[in-house]
Amino acid sequence: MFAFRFSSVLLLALSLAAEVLGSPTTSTCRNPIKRKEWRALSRGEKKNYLKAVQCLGRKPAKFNADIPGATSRFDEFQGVHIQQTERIHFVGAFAIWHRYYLMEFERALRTECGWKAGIPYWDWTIDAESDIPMEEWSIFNSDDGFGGNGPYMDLPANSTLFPVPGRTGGGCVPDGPFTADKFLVGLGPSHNASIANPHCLKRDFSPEVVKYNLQKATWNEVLEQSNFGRFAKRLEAEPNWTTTNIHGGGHFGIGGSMGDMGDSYNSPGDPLFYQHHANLDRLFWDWQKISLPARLKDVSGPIYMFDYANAVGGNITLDFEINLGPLGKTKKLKELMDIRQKDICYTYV
Ligand SMILES: [Cu+2]
Repeated sequence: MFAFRFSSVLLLALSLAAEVLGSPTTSTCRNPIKRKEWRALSRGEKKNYLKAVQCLGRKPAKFNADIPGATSRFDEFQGVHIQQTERIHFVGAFAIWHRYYLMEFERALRTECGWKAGIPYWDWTIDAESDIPMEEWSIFNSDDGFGGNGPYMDLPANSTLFPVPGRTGGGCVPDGPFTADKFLVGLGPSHNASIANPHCLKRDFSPEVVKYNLQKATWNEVLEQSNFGRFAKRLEAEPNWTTTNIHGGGHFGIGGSMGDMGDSYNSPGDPLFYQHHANLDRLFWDWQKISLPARLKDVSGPIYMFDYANAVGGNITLDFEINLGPLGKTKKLKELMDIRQKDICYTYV
């Protein structure tokens, strides 16, 4: 009896001390969802993941009033990204909004389509630094990967599409699990989530863009930024080719000018969007881990797109609110900073 009382008093004292010190122990989750690198999955796991994505592409949309153009649950994610594109890129909240977006996509795969693990991430530095030609990278495998490049197509005359150097494709993905008979991109190229336009997934590889942008040296440069504002800005970089750009490098290296992945509004129409962004979120967490707990509280950067000089408005704070439309409730940024907390609970392995 005495021992019991003594230990409960001790436990109470310890948990009070932990709270005073701001220790995460009381709220840290015990069994985080593991997000593995694509290559670390077995062939069976890879196939199961791809099947889960196809499944989300077949599940009927639930939020027609909010995203009228969406046919499937997969489309709804694309639709929310379209609707919010101008609020979530080249702003302070970019990495945090995309963290939240991936969490909900992962939840949908797990709860609605039987996926058991976390979203696999794709460490493209491994491929970009290898001598293997891009078309042969394992992630684009037709058997247990995301399928490959579209056949080459000239840009249409008077095209206003972003001219991506070294583009080699542009047509429909011809192989793998996301060919038009198995999977359709529901929205785009319009920037209106009310316009349904089921079409084949298109890719337009640029090996040149990938090689230039997705090297470990750039990863390290982003990681070395001294505060969140600098980190966020370097992560997105300017949409031009004067600095290396790991966010844009993945989008334009795969989507080029004519592929879905290269369209800043519609890019989540390519299932590979989520592996690219999981890798960027891993980089965000790596950056946070360099100085925990300080970096769980460090946010800055503009509220408005490209407003790095705050000419239009101010900077974000921890109380700044973001939402996922019908796919997730409004959250303050401070609720999304620590991936170890109970209601987030995933880890990169
Ligand atoms: Cu985005």
